Amino acid sequence: MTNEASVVRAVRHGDVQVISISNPPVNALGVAVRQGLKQAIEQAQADAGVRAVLVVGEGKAFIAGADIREFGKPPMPPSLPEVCNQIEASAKLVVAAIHGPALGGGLEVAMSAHYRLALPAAKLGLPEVNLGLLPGAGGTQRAPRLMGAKAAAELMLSGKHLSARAAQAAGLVDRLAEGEDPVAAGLAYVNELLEQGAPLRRTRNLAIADKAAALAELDALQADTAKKSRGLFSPLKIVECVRAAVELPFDEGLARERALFVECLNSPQRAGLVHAFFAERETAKVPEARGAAPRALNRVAVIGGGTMGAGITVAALDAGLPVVMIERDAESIARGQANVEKVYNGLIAKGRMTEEGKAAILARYTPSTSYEAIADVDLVIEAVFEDIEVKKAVFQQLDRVCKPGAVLATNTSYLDIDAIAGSISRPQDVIGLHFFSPANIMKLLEIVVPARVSPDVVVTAFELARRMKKIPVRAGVCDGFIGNRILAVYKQAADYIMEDGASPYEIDEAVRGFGYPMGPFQVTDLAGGDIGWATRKRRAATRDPKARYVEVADRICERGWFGQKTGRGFYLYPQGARVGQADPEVLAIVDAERQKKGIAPRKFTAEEIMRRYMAAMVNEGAKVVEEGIALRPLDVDVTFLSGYGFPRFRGGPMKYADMVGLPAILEDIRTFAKEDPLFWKPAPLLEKLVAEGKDFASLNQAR
Ligand code: T1G
Repeated sequence: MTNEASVVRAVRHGDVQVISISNPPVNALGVAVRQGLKQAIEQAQADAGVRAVLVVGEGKAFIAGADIREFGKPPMPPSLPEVCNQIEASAKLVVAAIHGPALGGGLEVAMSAHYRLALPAAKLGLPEVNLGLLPGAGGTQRAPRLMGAKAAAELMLSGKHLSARAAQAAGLVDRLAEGEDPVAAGLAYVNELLEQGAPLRRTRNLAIADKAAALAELDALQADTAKKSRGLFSPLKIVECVRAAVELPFDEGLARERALFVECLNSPQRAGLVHAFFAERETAKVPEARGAAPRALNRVAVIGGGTMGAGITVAALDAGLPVVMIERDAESIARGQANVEKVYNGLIAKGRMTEEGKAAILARYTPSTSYEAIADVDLVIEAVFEDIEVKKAVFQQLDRVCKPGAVLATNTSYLDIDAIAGSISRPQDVIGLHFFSPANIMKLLEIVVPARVSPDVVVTAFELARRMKKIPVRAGVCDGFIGNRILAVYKQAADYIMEDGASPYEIDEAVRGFGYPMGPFQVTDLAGGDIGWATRKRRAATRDPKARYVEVADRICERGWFGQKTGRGFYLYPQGARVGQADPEVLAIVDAERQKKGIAPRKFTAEEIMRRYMAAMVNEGAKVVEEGIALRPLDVDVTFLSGYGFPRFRGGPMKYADMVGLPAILEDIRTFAKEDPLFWKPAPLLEKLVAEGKDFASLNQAR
């Protein structure tokens, strides 16, 4: 436990007391920091030699906010609102000098100061909404008084970080300064204010102009938020708090904020979102990182210029890397180059890039049809046709041409990476990098670790993910790795529910009601039903003949109804509509398949649909953890949060299961097993955890 003396230091510079927070890594406002701040402010009041106080952060951040790890634990005094009120009430001038992130509670501390200075690298924001919360230390009352009600509400609802200049324009910052030293810049500003006899400008006393207009804007914002926040709890509470800032005296508004903050703190959405925040930062902590450093990563190559190859090329270019793209002939490489340029032309069309910006990026792009062009690259990503022989042929070329130590990665989404590695002379350099389409947009990157790979190759893959701003998850080798393997199972559960009585449209509606943007049949139509069809045909030879198999999707694909790209799939897309319509012919196919099997359809409620859907997902997730395909349950959570549209406020399938209770999940599986003991076979790990009274979280400590 850190003590307040070590995390908050007070040093006199002339008649200015500099209070600096030193609580690595981001100066979170844990209890020791709050205690230290309180004491330092009190001491400054009592010290006749002190005329003013300057608050700064040490390290890279000003203050990144409340200590998120404290949520859900018993509150420890002093509370952050108390500390902020104390700063604001100071009888001596208080200035905050911001040189890095001032987020959430960090910005609340700064807003309770009398003046604020920002250096170029400052970032100011109130992103509590991303954690299912709202600014709970006066931010919803002070920000409107500094920047206006609507702008303040929008800042809180978006969770955006403002640059120093944007923050000044918004009214959050009074003075910009150059450099990186908040003490020097802050002291100069404090002394200037003292010389001017600047008043103690307490934010609580600032008026909100034109309350009627502000309330009208908030009405509109509330209606818009109700539509957009899709079941989220805290956004509407934020609007309510800002309304209180307009309508109520400060202290009453503060009380309202506190009450609504506690409601958010106690909501399951906060638990899910906080879990997601930390889980995404845990996935990079893998065993291989303990003893290995990344290899050089200065030049990369991508083999293949199709959708995936071009997307991966753009991801690498956007990460600042020089990229050589290899295709088999002039026509193919021209197509590959066009695929890359299309992405940047799209950004230019949207006004998000200039021609010069595109040219600067493409200066690092080298198209080629000769493998000799990649002799000196540090890492190669193969993204050619999903056929093991085609991939082995590419790896033969890589083995022949690439320098010793080059990392050789395959983007395969299901082929056996151990087999690919074993086909060349350097299996220790081979790894799987499973990108998700579009590869330059989707955050998830499954880093698939074959049996013989060197640890430093794994660490290099995680370094590449960091450079690309991807969310990496370590996966073991199996068919579908983590995501697609589990997807195949809960998709099967959805097919069973459909054949047993629910329509695909009812199932999609239930899944959307759970918080997904789309249901599984909509996703199939979007991705293209022919992809799943090819997978089913590939697996047909090895499929367990005793396993229940639903043929509805095959009937649909046999008609060439592959989804949006063919104008119909499970849904109809008249005139290329983006939103599909129910198709009576699909319902007729479903009925015909039921009759073939003598199934009398029964009704399913949305709740029943989701209990089966989630039980299947969680059960397979438990098997994936048990087999070591995923290191921990949190790796399964992050896979589904960042690659499969799982609703973030639920924290991921395994977090969701913990919140429902594993006994209830197991009970469901055992009930469903009476209908189909083969499909609904409880994962031994799930049975073990329930028997021991534990949850998945107990397995999340890094292995
Ligand atoms: N509390 C505890 N730990 C935190 C933290 C926080 N607020 N922010 C970051 N960390 C840890 C993080 O888990 C990681 O740990 C390390 O710091 C580096 O983080 C009352 C209630 C500041 C932009 O939401 O956005 O204030 O993995 O990898 O990429 O109104 O961290 O090293 O062990 O993200 O340089 C509001 C959250 C809180 C900001 C830096 N504040 N943090 O990004 O590093 S709620 C936030 C960030 C609140 C009040 C309310 C980012 C960052 P480890 P990192 P980064």
